Amino acid sequence: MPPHDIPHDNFLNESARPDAASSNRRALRVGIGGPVGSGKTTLVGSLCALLRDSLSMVVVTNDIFTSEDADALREAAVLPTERIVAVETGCCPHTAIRDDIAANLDAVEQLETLHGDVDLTLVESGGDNLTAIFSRGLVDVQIFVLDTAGGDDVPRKGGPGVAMADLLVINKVDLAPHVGSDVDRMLSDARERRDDRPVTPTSLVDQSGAQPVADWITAQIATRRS
Ligand SMILES: Nc1nc2c(ncn2[C@@H]2O[C@H](COP(=O)(O)OP(=O)(O)OP(=O)(O)O)[C@@H](O)[C@H]2O)c(=O)[nH]1
Ligand SMILES: [Mg+2]
Repeated sequence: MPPHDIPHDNFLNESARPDAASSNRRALRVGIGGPVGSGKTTLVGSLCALLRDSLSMVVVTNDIFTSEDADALREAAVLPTERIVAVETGCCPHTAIRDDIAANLDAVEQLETLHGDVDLTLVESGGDNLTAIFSRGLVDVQIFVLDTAGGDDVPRKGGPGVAMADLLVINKVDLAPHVGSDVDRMLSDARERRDDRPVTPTSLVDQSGAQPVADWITAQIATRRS
């Protein structure tokens, strides 16, 4: 296990926990979920590149048996190594973000305590199915990432991620013509299931493709602070 990764039983001393209630500067905690391969890690990397000069950021990744996503982000040097931590869930991804959040919450709190000035904490879930959603005890807001290559009927199928996530991202729009997916249909099906909650199409071939998501996060932080 790399030196900055956190085993399940490594809990913070209670006295070291930040007193969130006493500070309106607590980091915004953003969960990023969605099916396997939809582009979650790519989105995390792009968000770090776009926001790291204006915000103090840390990242927690979840993989079942490895620290693959954290390793990839460290290798890409999207943030200093010590700001990226992998949680090896050893169980279904949704269990670790919804049912038993202790390992993830521990990782988040350790990072925020260590760096002190954190504005934004990103928590990437392991890839899962349409039922996966984060506990509100772990994150403040959540983003669900679908992609055009997963089939353009997925938004119509709904589920809590599609319907309830604070932001729905429909990624890999650059691939839509090659896989026969209709992006407009995906967007309208998604909007039908989401009332007024936002949906944004992205292509993350280039980091700038994540700008609409970065803008949404910046607005969330501004709203919280005001
Ligand atoms: N063409 C294209 N490829 C993309 C885009 N976004 C991500 N990819 C590629 O899709 C693959 C999967 O991306 P990841 O970011 O690893 O996906 P993930 O959701 O983190 O995957 P898991 O963590 O394994 O569930 C990689 O090869 C990315 O380079 C995109 O917008 N367009
Ligand atoms: Mg990933």
